[in-house]
Amino acid sequence: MKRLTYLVLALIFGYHLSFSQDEIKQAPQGFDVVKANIQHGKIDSILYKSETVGTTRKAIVYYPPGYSTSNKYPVLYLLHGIGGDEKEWLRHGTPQIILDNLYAQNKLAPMIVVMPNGRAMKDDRMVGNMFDPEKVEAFATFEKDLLNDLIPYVEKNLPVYSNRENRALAGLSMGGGQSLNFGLGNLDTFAWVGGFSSAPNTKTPEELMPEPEKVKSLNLLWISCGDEDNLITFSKRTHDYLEDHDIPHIYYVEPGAHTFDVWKNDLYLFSQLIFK
Ligand code: FER
Repeated sequence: MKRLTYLVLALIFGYHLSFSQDEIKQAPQGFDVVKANIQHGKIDSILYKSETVGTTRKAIVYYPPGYSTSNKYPVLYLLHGIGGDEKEWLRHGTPQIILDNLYAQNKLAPMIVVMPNGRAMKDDRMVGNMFDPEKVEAFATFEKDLLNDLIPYVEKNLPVYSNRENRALAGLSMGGGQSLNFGLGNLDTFAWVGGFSSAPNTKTPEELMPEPEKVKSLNLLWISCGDEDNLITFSKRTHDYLEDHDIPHIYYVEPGAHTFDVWKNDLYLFSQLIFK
């Protein structure tokens, strides 16, 4: 009898795991290739005054095809990695191509994407040693810049909604750690949170979620990583804690290493799930 119970439990558990993983399909070939004869979004930049850093800071903005200031949009804040800056996603991730193609297939909610510089210090350029403790610390300081400077600027100056349901936060590696740290630490500000291949800056699960039940207020908690990425331990331990506490989330392990192939796929998948 005991054996039968174990078998049934194993089946249910196994099914559950494979179900959440199987539900998600990799981006199809061509998802990141420019297509003619479709509408394209626009890339621009904004400058905002940061009380946190004491400088004027730059962020890149992607406006969706058909963008109009007479509409209002939700906002995805999309964060870069340790060696990047506000242009990293554009340089290596071609989010504008991926998102244009998704819009052409009617697969995305209209949204504005803001790509800030997540290294909140006076000289935020990526020069010298990217692991310099002062630079790494600036990735933590960015929480204040984001909440107190950038988001208020965006909500004052762009045609956007300003409630948690209309704010998403996601990023790759250091930006993934930032997204989990700031997203889970500010559940009243964000309703959609994604960590792609999150780095060692990710807080421990106990620090991230001291009151796990509250995390259920998120509309989406997405955690993904390449199966050949040594940093997967940080995603896995977060996922394990969530599962132990029965907190709904997506844990998606995909083929690949610590590279933009993985993060482009993540953006393709994550962007289709938000603001819906
Ligand atoms: C580390 C290894 C990787 C680390 C950060 C990273 C702060 C970040 C990688 C990335 O953003 O791609 O030990 O410590």
